[in-house]
Amino acid sequence: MDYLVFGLAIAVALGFGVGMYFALRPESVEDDEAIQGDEQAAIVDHGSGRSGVLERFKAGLARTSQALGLAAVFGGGRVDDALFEALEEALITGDVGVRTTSALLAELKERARGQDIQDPAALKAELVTLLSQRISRFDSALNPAPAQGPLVILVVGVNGAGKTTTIGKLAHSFRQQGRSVLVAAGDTFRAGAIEQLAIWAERSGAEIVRGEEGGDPAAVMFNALKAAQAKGCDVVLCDTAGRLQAKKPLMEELGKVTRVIGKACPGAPHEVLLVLDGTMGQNAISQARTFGEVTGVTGVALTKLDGTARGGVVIAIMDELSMPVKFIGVGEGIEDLRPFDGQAFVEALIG
Ligand SMILES: Nc1nc2c(ncn2[C@@H]2O[C@H](COP(=O)(O)OP(=O)(O)OP(=O)(O)O)[C@@H](O)[C@H]2O)c(=O)[nH]1
Ligand SMILES: [Mg+2]
Repeated sequence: MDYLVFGLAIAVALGFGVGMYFALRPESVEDDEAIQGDEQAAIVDHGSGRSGVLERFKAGLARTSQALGLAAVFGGGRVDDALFEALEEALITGDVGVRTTSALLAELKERARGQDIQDPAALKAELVTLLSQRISRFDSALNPAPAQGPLVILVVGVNGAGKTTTIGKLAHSFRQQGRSVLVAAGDTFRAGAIEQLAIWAERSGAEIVRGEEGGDPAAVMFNALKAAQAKGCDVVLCDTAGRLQAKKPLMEELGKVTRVIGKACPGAPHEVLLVLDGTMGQNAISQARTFGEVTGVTGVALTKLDGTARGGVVIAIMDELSMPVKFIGVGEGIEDLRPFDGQAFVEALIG
C-alpha cells in the first residue's frame, strides 16, 4: 500500500486522543454536559481499531441511516413482496439511485430465492454483502506519490461544496503523519478566499503560496509548485475557486490550471479530488459527471454527511459513475474527514 495511504490509515487507527472527541462532536455537542468521566473516556476510546472506524462512520451517517428506515423494513417477521417494495422505496428516497437500486433488488431477490431466505435479518446481511461488493470494486486509497517531487492534489468543485475546508483537514492529516505540506491559494476570485485558506494553513502547520486577489490562478499554481520543489515539500494541496459546472469559460480555466500544474511538475496533478456537497443528493451526480469530463477527476470527497439524510448518494457516485469516493466529511472541525472505508460505510448505513 502506498505510504501516504498507509499513514492515513494509521492516523485513523490511532484516533488522536482528544482529536477524536472533536471528531465525534456532531453528537457530543447536543448533550455536552452529559459527557463526563467514563462516558468521555468511552468516546475517546471509540477512536481505536476497526470498531472505532465503524463507530465514527455511524456517528457521521446517523441521519442518513435513520432516514433510510431499514430497521423498520427488515423488522417484520418474513421476507415477502411487501418487504422488497419497502426496501426499493427506502433506497430510492435515500438517494442510492434508481439504476443501482434496481440492480440491487434484482440480485437480492435472486439470492433470496436461490438460498430460500425466509428471515429478514438474513436478507439484510445479504444486502450488506451485495452493497459492499459493489462499492469495493473501487480503490478508495489516494493515488501514490511520485518517486520524486511532491504529491500534488488539485481540489475542484462548485461554490461552497467544502473545498477549502477539505484542504485544511487534509493538510492537518498529512501533517499528523509528519509530511510537509504546502497549500496553493488558487481561488483568486472570491473575496476572502485567500485569507480563509491562510487560516487553515496556520491551523494545520502548512506553508502557503498566494497571489493577488483577481490574479491568474494558473500562475499561483505554477509558483506554488516551484516553491514546493525548491523546498522539498511532500504534498501540495491546490485550492481552486468554486465554479458552476454549466459555466463553460470557468470550466476551461480549470483545464488551463491543470495543464500548467503538469508543466511545472510533470505527471502532476496526481490526484484531482472533486469535492461534492453531500446534501445535494442527485444534483451531486450531474456535477460529478461534468467535472469528470473536464478535469479527469480521480476521486471524490463527499462533504457534510453529518448534516444530511442523503448519504446514499455515495453509492450512486461509485456505482453509477465509477468514481471512487476517497473521503467523507462529517463536520466542520479539522478532524472531521474520514478516509472512505466501503465496508464500514455500508455497515453504518444499513445498521
Ligand atoms: N457540517 C459540515 N460542514 C462542512 C463540511 N465541509 C465543509 N463544511 C462547511 O461548508 C461551508 C463551505 O465550505 P468551504 O470549504 O468554504 O467551501 P468551498 O468549496 O471552498 O467554497 P468556495 O470557495 O466559496 O467555492 C463552510 O461553512 C464549511 O464549514 C462538512 O463535512 N460538514
Ligand atoms: Mg474555497
